[in-house]
Amino acid sequence: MLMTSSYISPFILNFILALFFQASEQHRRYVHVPTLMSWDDALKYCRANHMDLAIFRNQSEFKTQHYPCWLNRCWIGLHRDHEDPRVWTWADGAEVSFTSWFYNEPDDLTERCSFMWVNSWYDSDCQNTYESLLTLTSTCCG
Ligand SMILES: [Ca+2]
Repeated sequence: MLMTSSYISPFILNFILALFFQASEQHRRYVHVPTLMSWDDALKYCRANHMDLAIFRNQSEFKTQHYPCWLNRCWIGLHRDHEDPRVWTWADGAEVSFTSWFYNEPDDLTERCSFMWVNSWYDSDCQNTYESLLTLTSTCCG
C-alpha cells in the first residue's frame, strides 16, 4: 500500500524550488584550473564538464576571486562579440553588467578574449595559453 504522508503539494514544491534557486544564485561557485590552455580550449574544457568560463555579475562576486589568479593569468568568460568587436559578451550570452578592466584596457580590437590577473581584466589574443577560472553552472554539482 502506498503511503500518502510524503506527498508534497505543488505549492510547497514551488516554494522549496524558489528557495533552492535563490540559494544557488547567492552562492555562485568558481573553480581554478591551473592547466595552460587557449581560450577556446578552456571553454571546451568547461562545457565538457558542465561548467562555463568565469562570469561575474557584480563586484561582490568578483572580489572573492583574486587569490587563485594572483600569480598567474586566468581566462575568464568575457569575449568580444563576433559581429561587433567593440561589444563584450559573456560566454553564456549573459549581459555585461560589471567590468574590472585594468587601466587603458581593453586596448586592442584584435584581442578578442579576456583574462584576469590579480584584480584586473585585460584583453588578449585568444591563442595565448593561460590558466582558467570557471563558473559552476546550475547543471553541475548543485
Ligand atoms: Ca590588451
